Amino acid sequence: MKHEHWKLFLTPYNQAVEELKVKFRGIRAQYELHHSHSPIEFVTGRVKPVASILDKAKRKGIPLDKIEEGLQDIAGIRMMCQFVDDINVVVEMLRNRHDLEIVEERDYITSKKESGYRSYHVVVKYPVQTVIGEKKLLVEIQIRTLSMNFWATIEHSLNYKYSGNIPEDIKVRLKRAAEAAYSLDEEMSQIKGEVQEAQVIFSRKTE
Ligand code: 0O2
Repeated sequence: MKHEHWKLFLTPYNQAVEELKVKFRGIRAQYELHHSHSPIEFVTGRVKPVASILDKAKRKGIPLDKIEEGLQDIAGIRMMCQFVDDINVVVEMLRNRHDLEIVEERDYITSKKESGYRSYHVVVKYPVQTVIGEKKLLVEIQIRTLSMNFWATIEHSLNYKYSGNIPEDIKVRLKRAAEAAYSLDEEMSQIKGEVQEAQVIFSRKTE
């Protein structure tokens, strides 16, 4: 595919990512207005770079004319939460929305990946209005705590550095770090009430 073709193909994915970022950031803003704890701490989004699309399609044996259905994360949104419980609130919120349709849910929190990776993935179909009509696209939404995100970000960079072959001793350390991140989430959940009260007081003071 030529550069212009990729650009044309990826434009609606960009649109989907931009729209969803606005929508989910808006939810956080509403919670702030109501001085209540937001289950969403921050939202990021990206369209997968062409080189990564090509790599993943090759790795998974998906022909290029089938990537629309075969690659579920060409458009990706990440929602970071303070507490593990917030993840359930966000997932429930997604299930109740009428502007998207859930296709699949993958719970890597109850069953973490071999690497130590934890996150909740929801694959949705999201309609984008294009000049040639409506196009429903797959978007992968990853929901995770700040601590899960910290771990995943570090592990992702190491994977990049070692081209997917992280040395065994570092893998062991990463697994230990994943356990530590898990303990941090557990501890924070236990003092959740205290933390939330402090945050509400703080948000009133800064008005
Ligand atoms: P990027 O750079 O984040 O876009 P597969 O890739 O075959 O494992 P699949 O079928 O695409 O999996 O589904 P999955 O596992 O639900 O989603 C893959 C995405 O989840 C990855 O995208 C990562 O964003 C994240 N992820 C999954 N496993 C790990 C892990 O062990 N470590 C980290 N850091 N992230 C993980 P990409 O395409 O790998 O990359």
